[in-house]
Amino acid sequence: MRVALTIAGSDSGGGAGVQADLKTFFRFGVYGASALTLVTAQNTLGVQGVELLPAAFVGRQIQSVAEDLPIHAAKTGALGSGEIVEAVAEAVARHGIRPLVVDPVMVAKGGEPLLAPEAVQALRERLFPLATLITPNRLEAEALLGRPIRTLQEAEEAARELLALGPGAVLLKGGHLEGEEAVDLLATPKGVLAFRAPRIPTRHTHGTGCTLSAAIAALLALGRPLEEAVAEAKAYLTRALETAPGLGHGHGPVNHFA
Ligand code: PXL
Repeated sequence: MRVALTIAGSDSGGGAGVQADLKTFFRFGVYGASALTLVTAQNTLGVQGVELLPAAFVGRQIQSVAEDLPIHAAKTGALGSGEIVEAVAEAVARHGIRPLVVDPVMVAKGGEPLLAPEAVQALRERLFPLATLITPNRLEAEALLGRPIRTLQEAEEAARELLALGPGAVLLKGGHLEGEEAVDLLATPKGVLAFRAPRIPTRHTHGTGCTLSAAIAALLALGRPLEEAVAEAKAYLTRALETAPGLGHGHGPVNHFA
């Protein structure tokens, strides 16, 4: 059995974070382990509270998993603070955990912060160089580069610039860009590839980023090449959005069973 590890926050509502990751790993037939970074009190209407775990204890969880289980791939989600970013980078490096997908989560759907602003630099300097793939959305890429991204052309330049920060590849997600299609750009040292999918008109988009990065991590754990993993994960997310169960009174979850 293949094993994937998620290093991320808990969403009590079950649509995002560690809960989305574990459901997605299960969907791909991959055994899921988890190291929690923070815990949210949350539902589809928003985040009512956030508590960070001590950074050393985040590292301790990763160590416990790594000393016992074969980790075939890992992903990171919400990391909360610069200290947690440091602890995660340290543990990932020490235990040689890879491939590693880094989803640079910064805010929850309603805008509540899930990463301290001063932790963005730690993410760039400490974690990105260890990443096989980083998966920023447009807003995260703007925060990482400190400038707006408005057009596909600017997105392509941004993807190349993020690649220069040291990750093996960059998936710049187009869900937040204008246009009828959701165009994701995959930048690797070989060049930039565009992945196009129809934009699904739905308000049930809670946890889409977590679900996509978890699906990519699961497929990498199964040994798929990166480009194939990205294409298959994106097709899964499109189906998961199309068949969202409509749970809750706000931005509901996607269908992780898709
Ligand atoms: O989708 C980003 C995200 C990641 N992790 C946790 C979250 C969210 C969004 O709400 O709650 C714990």
